[in-house]
Amino acid sequence: MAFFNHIMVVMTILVVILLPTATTATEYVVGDDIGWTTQYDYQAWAKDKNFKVVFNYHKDMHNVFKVNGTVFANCIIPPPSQAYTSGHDVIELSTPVKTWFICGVGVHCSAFNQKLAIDVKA
Ligand SMILES: [Cu+2]
Repeated sequence: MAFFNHIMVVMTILVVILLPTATTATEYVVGDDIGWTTQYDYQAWAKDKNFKVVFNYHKDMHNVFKVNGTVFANCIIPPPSQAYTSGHDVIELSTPVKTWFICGVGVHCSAFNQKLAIDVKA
């Protein structure tokens, strides 16, 4: 019985770890058809792989600013000229870097938590 309890605990932990990863990660096959092997230029392979985030919103109600961590934490609204305002903004993320986004309309960031931090791992 103790054996089965142990299995259940392990399975529960695995589900907790694997589920969020499986549902949120962008998946690339390393080396494409070649796979993971010797005598292959993985730096060249990785160079053109980009992560993108897409912000969909009503452009009369929101906008998007890509900001630094301090601005993110304090919801300081940058100059309007730096805003993404299309309502469908596709923003490329470089790797590895932490990227922060906020909405710059009214108190959406400070009072309503309309902010996003993404940690892009290499
Ligand atoms: Cu907003």
